[in-house]
Amino acid sequence: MTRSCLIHGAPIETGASQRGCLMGPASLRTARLIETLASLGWAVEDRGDVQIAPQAPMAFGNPAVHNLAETHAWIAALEPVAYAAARDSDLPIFIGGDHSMSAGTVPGVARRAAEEGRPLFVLWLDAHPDLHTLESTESGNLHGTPVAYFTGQFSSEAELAAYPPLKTAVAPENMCFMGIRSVDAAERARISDLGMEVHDMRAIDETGVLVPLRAFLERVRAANGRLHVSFDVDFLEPGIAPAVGTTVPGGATFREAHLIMETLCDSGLVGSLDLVELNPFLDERGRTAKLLCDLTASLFGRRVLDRMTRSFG
Ligand code: 6HN
Ligand code: MN
Ligand code: MN
Ligand code: MN
Repeated sequence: MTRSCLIHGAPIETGASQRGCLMGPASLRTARLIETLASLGWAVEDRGDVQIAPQAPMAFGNPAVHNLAETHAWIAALEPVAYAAARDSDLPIFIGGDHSMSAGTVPGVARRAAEEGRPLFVLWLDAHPDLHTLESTESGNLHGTPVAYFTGQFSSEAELAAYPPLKTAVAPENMCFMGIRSVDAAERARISDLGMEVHDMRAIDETGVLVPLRAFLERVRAANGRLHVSFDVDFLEPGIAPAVGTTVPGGATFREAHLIMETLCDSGLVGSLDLVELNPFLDERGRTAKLLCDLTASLFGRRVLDRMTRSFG
């Protein structure tokens, strides 16, 4: 049976310090994301970009926090869109846009999972854990806050009121972070308090990507879970993916990233995907956008060889 993929753009850049993620959805379309997935046999429907109305400023006690009203509006706009996309298609993609958009997409998908009676698991492929609360963020860049929000980490009434009410939270123990190599002090404390599954770059160097990934996928399968993958461009080594404002050296290689996507495809467990933080203003002749399309194609079934009928032996 033909599988379906709804695509929604989220041209949000107010969560990042540098401008340009606004152009991310357009760049991925120009790199032929839709045509590529269609050529793999998927029924793809591009629903265009979600938009928000102009916002009056919203103040918050932590003076570093900025663009709170815009982030609030994006979360409110994206949650129902993600819920419906997860209900109405097999593997929706949310194309961003900075990572604050996942504060809307993940709760929406989680609401759909809850309706199916399944827990939502989230694979966070990123250099950063994005685990700041509005109180703890030092940069005030709200793309550093989605995971704390959708796992229900609120340290004050003011924080609880600042973002839209969280309809469906993700259990902290259902998170899996891979590729982490830049963690702030408050995030480090939160990771250990909550006992979250984190595979930093050192762990990946020690075991490779497959050992922790397969163990996590087994956990998802055993729980009859639904899996959401949130792919931040800075997960990748900056040399192969320059189009991101928060590059950190020592990222995933081309081969590691493809192996992850192919393994996720084989698992059959992925129910939704975010492609975030692509900043085309920083790209080199579209190479990062093209790489993201290739990686997505691997997740959607593109293969160099059919593993079952190998051409040797
Ligand atoms: N991202 N922890 C840093 C901050 O400003 O809070 C970096 C956040 C990066 C966010 O990569 O999506
Ligand atoms: Mn991120
Ligand atoms: Mn990041
Ligand atoms: Mn920070």
